[in-house]
Amino acid sequence: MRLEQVVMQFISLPLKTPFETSFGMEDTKRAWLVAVTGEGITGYGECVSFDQPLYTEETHASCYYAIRDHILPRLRGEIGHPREVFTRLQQIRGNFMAKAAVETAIWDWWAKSQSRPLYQILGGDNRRIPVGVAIGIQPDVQQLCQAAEGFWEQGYRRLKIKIRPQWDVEPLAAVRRHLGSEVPIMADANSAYTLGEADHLRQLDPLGLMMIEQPLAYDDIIEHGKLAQKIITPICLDESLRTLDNVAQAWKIGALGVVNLKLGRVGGYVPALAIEKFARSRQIPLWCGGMLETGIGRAHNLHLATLSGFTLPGDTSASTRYFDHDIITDPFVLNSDGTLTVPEKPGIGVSPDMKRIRDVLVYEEVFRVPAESLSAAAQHERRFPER
Ligand code: OSB
Ligand code: MG
Repeated sequence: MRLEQVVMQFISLPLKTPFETSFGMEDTKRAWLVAVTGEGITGYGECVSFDQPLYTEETHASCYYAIRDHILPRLRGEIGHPREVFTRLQQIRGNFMAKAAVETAIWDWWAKSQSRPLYQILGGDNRRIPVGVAIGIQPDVQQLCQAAEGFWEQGYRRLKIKIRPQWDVEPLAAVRRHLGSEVPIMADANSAYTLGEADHLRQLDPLGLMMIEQPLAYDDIIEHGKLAQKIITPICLDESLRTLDNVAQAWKIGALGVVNLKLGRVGGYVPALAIEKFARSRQIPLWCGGMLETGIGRAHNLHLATLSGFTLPGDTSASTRYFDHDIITDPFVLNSDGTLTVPEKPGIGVSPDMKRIRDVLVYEEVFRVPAESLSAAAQHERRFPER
C-alpha cells in the first residue's frame, strides 16, 4: 500500500479538571492528530507530545518538524507491512513520540485495509482491559482522599497518585488509611527525587504500595538500580525506558521491578511489541501507561493492552476521566468490573467526531505524497481553520 496524503491537525481540548504532576500543570489537552490516507482508507494516530519539554525532551513543535522533514519523506513508496515503518525510521535518533504518531496511524490504516480489528493483527486476545486511574497532585490531603475514593467507587482497579517532595508520604498514608489496606495504590514521582533521598523514600515502604514509578532522573537507569537496594517498594520505570535495550539493561542490573509501556515513549508498535515480549518471557510485570490521550490515542493503548504481557491495570481510563466531550463518536466508558472494552470494528475501531474536531481545531496542514521523487515537505498545504 502507498500513502497518498497525511493530514496533521493540532487540537486544543479542555480537560475536565487540571492535571498536576511534579513537572507541571495541564488544564488543556493539546495534541497533533495524524491522519494517513492511501487507497481510499484513512488511519489515525495521536502524538503524545506536550507544549514544553518537561516529561521528556519532545514538544509539539519538535514533533511537527520531525514528522514533516524527517518521517514523512521516508514513507514514500510501497509499504508492504506496517512493521517496515519502524525500520525505515530507525536511522532517525530519538523523536519517539513523533515516530509513534505516524507509525500507529499506519497500523490503523493497515488493519482497516485487512478489515480486521488492530488487536487481532497485533496478536492480542483480551477484549476487556482492566484499568486504573492516575490522580494528579491535589490542593490538600482531604481533596486527594475524596478523589481517590470517588475513582475507587467508580470501579477503577488501581489508583496511581502523583507525588513530589512535600507531597508524598503524608498524602499517600492518608489515602491508605482512608481506603484501607486492600486497595491497590501506587505512586508516580516523574523524576522528582535524587538517590540522596533514599532514606526519605524508605518511609513509603510500610504503606504497601504496588510500586513507585520513575523516582529518579528521566534518563537514569544505574541509580534506580542502587535505589532498588535501599527500598522495598518495587520500582517501575517510565521516562527512562525508550528502547528495548533500556529495558534489558535496567532488568539486568536490578533497576526494574515493573514496566510502564507507552507507545509514544518508545516510538510505536514495533518497539512496544518487542518490549512486551521481553517482559512476558521474563515474567516482568507490565502495564500500559497513558498520556492524557484523546479517544484516538486511548484506542491505540487499548489495542496494545490486549497482549498477554500486560499483567497489571494501566492508565487507560475512560474518556470521561479527562473530557466532557471527547473527539470520537463513541467515547470509552468504564464497565462495572473496572474494564474498558476494546472496539471490534476494523483498525482501532473508533471514529473521529469530525464536528467536535472542527470545534477544537487550532491549525491544520495537509501533506500530499503523490510521487516518489518529491519530498513531502515540499508539497504541503497550510490551512488555518475558520473558528
Ligand atoms: O508519568 O505517566 C506519566 C500524564 C502525562 C505525562 C506523564 C504521565 C501522565 C500520567 C497520566 O500519569 C496518565 C493518564 O491518565 O493518561
Ligand atoms: Mg509516569
